[in-house]
Amino acid sequence: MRDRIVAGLTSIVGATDVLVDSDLRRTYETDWTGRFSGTCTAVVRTSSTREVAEVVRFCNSESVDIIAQGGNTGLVGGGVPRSSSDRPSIVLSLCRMNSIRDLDTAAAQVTAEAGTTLSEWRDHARASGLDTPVDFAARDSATIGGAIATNAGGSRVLRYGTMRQQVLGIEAVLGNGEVVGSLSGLPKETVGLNWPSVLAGSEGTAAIVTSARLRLVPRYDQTITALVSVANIGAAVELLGQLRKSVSSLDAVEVIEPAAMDLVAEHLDVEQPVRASQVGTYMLIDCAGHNDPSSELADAMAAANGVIDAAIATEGPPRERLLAFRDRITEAIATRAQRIGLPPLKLDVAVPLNALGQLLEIAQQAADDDGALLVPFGHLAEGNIHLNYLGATNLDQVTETVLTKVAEMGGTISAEHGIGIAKSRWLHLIRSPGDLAAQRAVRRVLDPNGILNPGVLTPDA
Ligand code: 2HG
Ligand code: ZN
Repeated sequence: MRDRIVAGLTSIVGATDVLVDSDLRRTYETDWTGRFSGTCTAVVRTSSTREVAEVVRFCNSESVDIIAQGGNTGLVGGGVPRSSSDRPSIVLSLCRMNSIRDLDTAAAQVTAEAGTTLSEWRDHARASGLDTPVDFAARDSATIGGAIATNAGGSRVLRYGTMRQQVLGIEAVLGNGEVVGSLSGLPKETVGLNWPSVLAGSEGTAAIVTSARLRLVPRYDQTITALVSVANIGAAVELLGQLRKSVSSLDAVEVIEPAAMDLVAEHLDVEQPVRASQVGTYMLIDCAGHNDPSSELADAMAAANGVIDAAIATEGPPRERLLAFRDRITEAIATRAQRIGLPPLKLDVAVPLNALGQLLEIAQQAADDDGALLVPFGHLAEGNIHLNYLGATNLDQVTETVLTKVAEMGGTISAEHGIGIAKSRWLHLIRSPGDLAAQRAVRRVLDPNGILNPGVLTPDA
């Protein structure tokens, strides 16, 4: 069976792009955090949509599961093989498919293949005086296909929305090998189901995204970043309100809780740039405009209560130094996790802004009960907090406690990382049985034999 699968795949993509050796497969079989891993028959690296379609048709006829993978930066186990699977599976790596074409400045659009990294997308846009609306710390490895599959968000969501809002056209391969979608990118078109909407957030189930027509945004050369300490999370939310009201250049408003600030400062071996006494929390505010945003930012900060201290930088290395306090938290957590010898438990959740304080208290209680260190940070503007637990041992208990409360608060159990296999057991907290049945039915139509990322997203009936 194994030989037959390998021979079939080799006849489609060639021997050098079918990796069967366990040493070569390893980095594709374990996720970035080291929490999720499994074994696959082979890693298959495709270089065109035609090859993807042929691979899918072959796997469909042989009942081989397909785990599509981009940069393998996912955090919920959705992009690596399942250890529990009893069917043969392949990892379909789209990283070879990274060409970018047809940039149209008048339409502010570009077409990128699924394996294009967020950095490549951004560099390409910037070379034409434009910019990309989605950005996050994993930009050098994370790919367009993965970002669409998880409906990734990142820091610019308050200005431009999530990945879903950036996809004007899509090309994807269904579970039977059929190629669907269009890359014309017409902003106005009403001709039935909209594939970008169907597939954004579908996590490699239902179809494999091969290319997308993506929105671009203006490139602003006047930037300002502020790292601000405030008295408590309520003061942070109040300042967010001021910023939204009066700062037209607002790009990102992030939150860094003291435990995250301490960890990243230690990791980077630098002093914290703002006064820390009595600090409740920290905010990272990023503005970008065609005109200098300094005075509108200063006015908004002066109008808010509870601001303790601020460090401000306009561009170059001083600004990079401030941004690093937010960008490098995940890396700081990974380093500490490695030292402890336990992967971090990552709960990406969002709640209404007025529930943030309560969420942090409950999350802290769950950490204390388990003897774990809680490191919270995230995207304040969307009420999206990344609750990272270091040294946690009762993972299910912590997850159950936090996600149940999040659901009771009217929040979501996944804001931007997806459900993967990490959270599918808890999807019922925020989706009704009828809703889940409908989602399963849609999946069955698009992927009749259930070969695309089984076990991910919707739990089995
Ligand atoms: C971020 O906002 C990413 O930096 C990663 O979503 C979050 O490591 C995490 O928990
Ligand atoms: Zn995030």
